[in-house]
Amino acid sequence: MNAFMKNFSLEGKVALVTGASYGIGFSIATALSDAGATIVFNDIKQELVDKGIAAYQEKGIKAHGYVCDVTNEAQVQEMVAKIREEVGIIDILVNNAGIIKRIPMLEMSAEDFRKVIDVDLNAPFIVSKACIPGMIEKGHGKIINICSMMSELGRETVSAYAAAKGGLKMLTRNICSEYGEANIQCNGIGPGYIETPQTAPLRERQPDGSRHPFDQFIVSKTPAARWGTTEDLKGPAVFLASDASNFVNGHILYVDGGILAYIGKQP
Ligand code: NAP
Ligand code: GCO
Repeated sequence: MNAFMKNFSLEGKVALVTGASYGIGFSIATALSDAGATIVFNDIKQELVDKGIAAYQEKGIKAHGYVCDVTNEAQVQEMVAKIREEVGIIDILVNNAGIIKRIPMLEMSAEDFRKVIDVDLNAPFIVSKACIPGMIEKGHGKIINICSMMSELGRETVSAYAAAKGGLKMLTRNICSEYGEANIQCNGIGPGYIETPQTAPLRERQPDGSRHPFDQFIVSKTPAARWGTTEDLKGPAVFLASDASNFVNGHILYVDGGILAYIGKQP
Protein backbone atom coordinates (compact mmCIF):
# COMPACT_ATOMS: atom_id res chain seq x y z
CA MET A 1 0.00 0.00 0.00
CA ASN A 2 1.49 3.38 -0.95
CA ALA A 3 1.65 6.26 1.56
CA PHE A 4 -1.43 8.00 0.16
CA MET A 5 -3.64 4.89 0.28
CA LYS A 6 -2.57 4.35 3.92
CA ASN A 7 -4.82 7.35 4.69
CA PHE A 8 -7.80 5.07 4.09
CA SER A 9 -6.51 2.29 6.34
CA LEU A 10 -8.20 1.71 9.70
CA GLU A 11 -5.48 -0.66 10.92
CA GLY A 12 -5.16 -0.55 14.73
CA LYS A 13 -8.47 1.31 15.21
CA VAL A 14 -11.38 0.17 17.40
CA ALA A 15 -14.82 0.87 15.88
CA LEU A 16 -18.14 0.67 17.75
CA VAL A 17 -21.17 0.38 15.45
CA THR A 18 -24.47 0.48 17.35
CA GLY A 19 -27.35 -1.85 16.43
CA ALA A 20 -25.14 -3.71 13.97
CA SER A 21 -26.15 -7.36 14.09
CA TYR A 22 -27.76 -6.95 10.65
CA GLY A 23 -28.85 -4.27 8.15
CA ILE A 24 -26.93 -1.08 7.42
CA GLY A 25 -24.89 -1.27 10.63
CA PHE A 26 -23.69 -4.79 9.83
CA SER A 27 -22.65 -3.81 6.33
CA ILE A 28 -20.79 -0.70 7.50
CA ALA A 29 -19.04 -2.72 10.22
CA THR A 30 -17.83 -5.33 7.71
CA ALA A 31 -16.39 -2.52 5.55
CA LEU A 32 -14.60 -0.95 8.53
CA SER A 33 -13.22 -4.40 9.32
CA ASP A 34 -12.06 -4.89 5.72
CA ALA A 35 -10.22 -1.58 6.08
CA GLY A 36 -8.45 -2.93 9.19
CA ALA A 37 -10.56 -1.91 12.21
CA THR A 38 -11.49 -4.15 15.14
CA ILE A 39 -15.28 -4.32 15.28
CA VAL A 40 -17.43 -3.88 18.35
CA PHE A 41 -21.22 -3.80 18.10
CA ASN A 42 -24.24 -3.97 20.34
CA ASP A 43 -27.89 -4.92 20.18
CA ILE A 44 -30.72 -4.95 22.70
CA LYS A 45 -31.13 -8.72 22.88
CA GLN A 46 -28.54 -11.44 23.56
CA GLU A 47 -30.10 -13.55 20.82
CA LEU A 48 -29.40 -10.82 18.22
CA VAL A 49 -25.86 -10.31 19.50
CA ASP A 50 -25.24 -14.07 19.11
CA LYS A 51 -26.73 -14.02 15.59
CA GLY A 52 -24.56 -10.99 14.76
CA ILE A 53 -21.37 -12.64 16.03
CA ALA A 54 -22.14 -15.71 13.89
CA ALA A 55 -22.85 -13.52 10.82
CA TYR A 56 -19.53 -11.68 11.28
CA GLN A 57 -17.76 -15.01 11.76
CA GLU A 58 -19.14 -16.20 8.44
CA LYS A 59 -17.38 -13.22 6.84
CA GLY A 60 -14.15 -14.12 8.67
CA ILE A 61 -14.56 -11.26 11.17
CA LYS A 62 -14.03 -11.68 14.91
CA ALA A 63 -16.48 -9.07 16.21
CA HIS A 64 -17.03 -8.22 19.87
CA GLY A 65 -20.75 -8.06 20.69
CA TYR A 66 -22.42 -6.48 23.73
CA VAL A 67 -26.02 -6.43 24.94
CA CYS A 68 -26.94 -2.79 25.48
CA ASP A 69 -29.95 -0.55 24.92
CA VAL A 70 -28.53 2.66 23.49
CA THR A 71 -31.29 4.74 25.08
CA ASN A 72 -30.15 3.72 28.57
CA GLU A 73 -27.29 5.98 29.68
CA ALA A 74 -26.14 3.73 32.54
CA GLN A 75 -25.98 0.68 30.22
CA VAL A 76 -24.09 2.68 27.59
CA GLN A 77 -21.52 4.01 30.08
CA GLU A 78 -21.02 0.47 31.39
CA MET A 79 -20.62 -0.94 27.85
CA VAL A 80 -18.08 1.72 26.82
CA ALA A 81 -16.05 1.07 30.01
CA LYS A 82 -16.11 -2.69 29.29
CA ILE A 83 -15.03 -2.15 25.68
CA ARG A 84 -12.12 -0.03 26.92
CA GLU A 85 -11.05 -2.85 29.24
CA GLU A 86 -11.64 -5.77 26.88
CA VAL A 87 -10.88 -4.32 23.43
CA GLY A 88 -9.44 -0.81 23.74
CA ILE A 89 -10.45 2.84 23.59
CA ILE A 90 -13.01 3.50 20.84
CA ASP A 91 -11.51 5.49 17.92
CA ILE A 92 -14.55 5.31 15.63
CA LEU A 93 -18.21 5.48 16.65
CA VAL A 94 -21.03 4.84 14.19
CA ASN A 95 -24.41 5.81 15.66
CA ASN A 96 -26.49 3.46 13.53
CA ALA A 97 -29.21 1.97 15.80
CA GLY A 98 -32.54 3.40 14.80
CA ILE A 99 -36.26 2.76 14.57
CA ILE A 100 -39.14 4.16 12.54
CA LYS A 101 -42.87 4.27 13.22
CA ARG A 102 -44.95 5.10 10.17
CA ILE A 103 -48.12 6.55 11.69
CA PRO A 104 -50.08 9.63 10.55
CA MET A 105 -49.35 12.42 13.02
CA LEU A 106 -52.91 12.81 14.29
CA GLU A 107 -53.05 9.10 15.09
CA MET A 108 -49.65 8.98 16.74
CA SER A 109 -49.44 8.88 20.53
CA ALA A 110 -46.98 11.17 22.29
CA GLU A 111 -45.46 8.02 23.73
CA ASP A 112 -44.67 6.62 20.27
CA PHE A 113 -43.27 9.98 19.19
CA ARG A 114 -40.99 10.05 22.25
CA LYS A 115 -39.81 6.48 21.64
CA VAL A 116 -38.58 7.36 18.14
CA ILE A 117 -36.85 10.52 19.38
CA ASP A 118 -35.30 8.48 22.18
CA VAL A 119 -33.67 5.87 19.92
CA ASP A 120 -32.91 8.06 16.89
CA LEU A 121 -31.77 11.28 18.59
CA ASN A 122 -31.26 10.93 22.35
CA ALA A 123 -29.25 7.70 21.95
CA PRO A 124 -26.62 9.18 19.57
CA PHE A 125 -26.17 11.95 22.17
CA ILE A 126 -25.80 9.37 24.97
CA VAL A 127 -23.35 7.13 23.09
CA SER A 128 -21.29 10.05 21.73
CA LYS A 129 -21.09 11.54 25.23
CA ALA A 130 -19.75 8.21 26.52
CA CYS A 131 -17.13 7.87 23.73
CA ILE A 132 -15.80 11.45 23.39
CA PRO A 133 -13.67 11.44 26.60
CA GLY A 134 -11.68 8.41 25.32
CA MET A 135 -11.26 10.11 21.94
CA ILE A 136 -9.96 13.27 23.64
CA GLU A 137 -7.54 11.12 25.64
CA LYS A 138 -6.28 9.48 22.42
CA GLY A 139 -6.02 12.78 20.57
CA HIS A 140 -8.36 11.79 17.75
CA GLY A 141 -11.82 10.42 17.04
CA LYS A 142 -14.40 9.87 14.33
CA ILE A 143 -18.14 9.92 14.91
CA ILE A 144 -20.50 9.00 12.08
CA ASN A 145 -24.19 9.58 12.67
CA ILE A 146 -26.56 7.67 10.41
CA CYS A 147 -28.99 10.37 9.36
CA SER A 148 -31.53 10.06 6.55
CA MET A 149 -33.12 11.86 3.63
CA MET A 150 -35.62 12.74 6.34
CA SER A 151 -32.89 14.97 7.83
CA GLU A 152 -33.91 17.26 4.93
CA LEU A 153 -37.38 16.21 3.77
CA GLY A 154 -40.75 15.44 5.25
CA ARG A 155 -43.19 12.71 4.27
CA GLU A 156 -46.65 11.66 5.36
CA THR A 157 -46.53 9.35 8.44
CA VAL A 158 -42.91 9.92 9.51
CA SER A 159 -43.16 13.04 11.71
CA ALA A 160 -41.20 11.61 14.64
CA TYR A 161 -38.54 10.05 12.43
CA ALA A 162 -38.05 13.27 10.42
CA ALA A 163 -37.89 15.33 13.62
CA ALA A 164 -35.29 12.95 15.08
CA LYS A 165 -33.15 12.71 11.93
CA GLY A 166 -33.30 16.48 11.38
CA GLY A 167 -32.17 16.85 15.00
CA LEU A 168 -29.39 14.33 14.42
CA LYS A 169 -28.07 16.46 11.56
CA MET A 170 -27.81 19.40 13.98
CA LEU A 171 -26.30 17.26 16.76
CA THR A 172 -23.66 16.26 14.18
CA ARG A 173 -22.84 19.91 13.48
CA ASN A 174 -22.79 20.71 17.16
CA ILE A 175 -20.39 17.88 18.08
CA CYS A 176 -18.17 19.16 15.26
CA SER A 177 -18.37 22.68 16.73
CA GLU A 178 -17.58 21.59 20.28
CA TYR A 179 -14.91 18.96 19.66
CA GLY A 180 -13.28 19.84 16.34
CA GLU A 181 -10.45 21.42 18.31
CA ALA A 182 -9.88 18.07 20.04
CA ASN A 183 -9.29 16.52 16.59
CA ILE A 184 -12.68 14.80 16.56
CA GLN A 185 -14.53 14.74 13.27
CA CYS A 186 -18.27 14.21 13.49
CA ASN A 187 -20.08 13.70 10.20
CA GLY A 188 -23.31 12.13 9.06
CA ILE A 189 -24.24 9.67 6.35
CA GLY A 190 -27.71 10.26 4.94
CA PRO A 191 -28.76 7.06 3.19
CA GLY A 192 -31.48 7.28 0.60
CA TYR A 193 -33.95 4.43 0.32
CA ILE A 194 -31.95 1.29 1.14
CA GLU A 195 -33.14 -2.32 0.99
CA THR A 196 -33.16 -3.47 4.64
CA PRO A 197 -35.74 -4.96 7.04
CA GLN A 198 -36.64 -1.37 8.05
CA THR A 199 -37.92 -0.57 4.55
CA ALA A 200 -39.24 -4.07 3.70
CA PRO A 201 -42.90 -3.02 4.22
CA LEU A 202 -42.43 -0.35 1.52
CA ARG A 203 -41.25 -2.93 -0.99
CA GLU A 204 -43.72 -5.76 -0.31
CA ARG A 205 -45.25 -7.24 -3.45
CA GLN A 206 -48.97 -6.58 -3.96
CA PRO A 207 -51.40 -9.55 -3.75
CA ASP A 208 -51.41 -9.68 -7.59
CA GLY A 209 -47.59 -9.89 -7.65
CA SER A 210 -47.09 -6.33 -8.90
CA ARG A 211 -44.67 -3.90 -7.26
CA HIS A 212 -45.70 -1.84 -4.23
CA PRO A 213 -46.73 1.67 -5.36
CA PHE A 214 -44.18 3.17 -2.92
CA ASP A 215 -41.47 1.03 -4.50
CA GLN A 216 -42.38 2.40 -7.94
CA PHE A 217 -42.51 5.93 -6.51
CA ILE A 218 -38.97 5.67 -5.08
CA VAL A 219 -37.48 4.20 -8.24
CA SER A 220 -39.04 6.98 -10.31
CA LYS A 221 -37.73 9.66 -7.88
CA THR A 222 -34.18 8.29 -7.90
CA PRO A 223 -31.91 9.29 -10.81
CA ALA A 224 -30.08 5.98 -10.28
CA ALA A 225 -33.50 4.33 -10.90
CA ARG A 226 -33.09 1.77 -8.12
CA TRP A 227 -33.13 1.32 -4.36
CA GLY A 228 -29.79 1.53 -2.62
CA THR A 229 -28.16 -1.51 -1.08
CA THR A 230 -26.17 -1.72 2.13
CA GLU A 231 -23.08 -2.18 -0.10
CA ASP A 232 -23.54 1.40 -1.34
CA LEU A 233 -22.81 2.75 2.13
CA LYS A 234 -19.47 1.00 2.62
CA GLY A 235 -17.14 3.39 0.75
CA PRO A 236 -18.59 6.55 2.32
CA ALA A 237 -18.33 4.99 5.80
CA VAL A 238 -14.68 3.98 5.38
CA PHE A 239 -13.86 7.45 4.02
CA LEU A 240 -15.49 9.24 6.96
CA ALA A 241 -13.85 6.85 9.46
CA SER A 242 -10.37 7.29 8.00
CA ASP A 243 -7.60 9.91 8.01
CA ALA A 244 -8.56 10.68 4.40
CA SER A 245 -11.41 12.81 5.81
CA ASN A 246 -9.49 14.58 8.60
CA PHE A 247 -10.59 18.05 7.43
CA VAL A 248 -14.20 17.02 6.74
CA ASN A 249 -16.26 17.95 9.78
CA GLY A 250 -19.95 18.65 10.43
CA HIS A 251 -20.88 17.41 6.95
CA ILE A 252 -23.79 15.17 5.97
CA LEU A 253 -22.87 12.92 3.06
CA TYR A 254 -26.09 11.89 1.32
CA VAL A 255 -25.84 8.49 -0.32
CA ASP A 256 -29.16 8.54 -2.11
CA GLY A 257 -28.63 7.80 -5.80
CA GLY A 258 -29.32 11.49 -6.41
CA ILE A 259 -32.87 11.84 -4.98
CA LEU A 260 -32.10 15.08 -3.15
CA ALA A 261 -30.72 16.62 -6.37
CA TYR A 262 -33.74 15.76 -8.48
CA ILE A 263 -37.13 17.45 -8.90
CA GLY A 264 -38.69 14.30 -10.39
CA LYS A 265 -39.68 13.18 -13.89
CA GLN A 266 -41.61 15.72 -15.91
CA PRO A 267 -45.12 14.55 -16.80
P1 NAP B 1 -32.87 -2.07 10.80
O1 NAP B 1 -32.66 -3.09 9.72
O2 NAP B 1 -34.19 -1.95 11.44
O3 NAP B 1 -31.73 -2.19 11.93
C1 NAP B 1 -31.70 -1.30 13.03
C2 NAP B 1 -30.87 -1.89 14.13
O4 NAP B 1 -30.91 -1.02 15.28
C3 NAP B 1 -31.39 -3.25 14.58
O5 NAP B 1 -30.29 -4.11 14.77
C4 NAP B 1 -32.08 -2.91 15.89
O6 NAP B 1 -32.12 -3.97 16.80
C5 NAP B 1 -31.16 -1.83 16.42
N1 NAP B 1 -31.78 -1.08 17.52
C6 NAP B 1 -33.00 -0.49 17.54
N2 NAP B 1 -33.22 0.08 18.75
C7 NAP B 1 -32.10 -0.15 19.49
C8 NAP B 1 -31.72 0.18 20.83
N3 NAP B 1 -32.52 0.89 21.64
N4 NAP B 1 -30.50 -0.23 21.26
C9 NAP B 1 -29.69 -0.94 20.47
N5 NAP B 1 -29.99 -1.30 19.20
C10 NAP B 1 -31.19 -0.91 18.72
O7 NAP B 1 -32.52 -0.65 10.20
P2 NAP B 1 -31.57 -0.24 8.99
O8 NAP B 1 -32.43 -0.02 7.82
O9 NAP B 1 -30.36 -1.10 8.92
O10 NAP B 1 -31.20 1.20 9.56
C11 NAP B 1 -30.00 1.50 10.27
C12 NAP B 1 -29.94 3.01 10.45
O11 NAP B 1 -30.00 3.63 9.18
C13 NAP B 1 -31.12 3.58 11.25
O12 NAP B 1 -30.67 4.65 12.04
C14 NAP B 1 -32.07 4.06 10.16
O13 NAP B 1 -32.92 5.06 10.60
C15 NAP B 1 -31.08 4.57 9.14
N6 NAP B 1 -31.58 4.68 7.78
C16 NAP B 1 -32.13 3.61 7.11
C17 NAP B 1 -32.53 3.76 5.79
C18 NAP B 1 -33.11 2.66 4.97
O14 NAP B 1 -33.60 2.96 3.86
N7 NAP B 1 -33.10 1.43 5.39
C19 NAP B 1 -32.39 5.00 5.17
C20 NAP B 1 -31.86 6.05 5.89
C21 NAP B 1 -31.46 5.88 7.18
P3 NAP B 1 -33.52 -4.80 17.03
O15 NAP B 1 -33.66 -5.69 15.85
O16 NAP B 1 -33.27 -5.50 18.31
O17 NAP B 1 -34.63 -3.79 17.13
C1 GCO C 1 -39.92 6.12 4.87
C2 GCO C 1 -38.58 5.42 4.88
C3 GCO C 1 -37.47 6.36 5.22
C4 GCO C 1 -36.16 5.62 5.09
C5 GCO C 1 -34.96 6.45 5.07
C6 GCO C 1 -34.92 7.45 3.96
O1 GCO C 1 -40.84 5.59 5.45
O2 GCO C 1 -40.01 7.16 4.20
O3 GCO C 1 -38.54 4.36 5.76
O4 GCO C 1 -37.69 6.96 6.41
O5 GCO C 1 -36.03 4.64 6.07
O6 GCO C 1 -34.64 6.98 6.32
O7 GCO C 1 -33.68 8.07 3.95
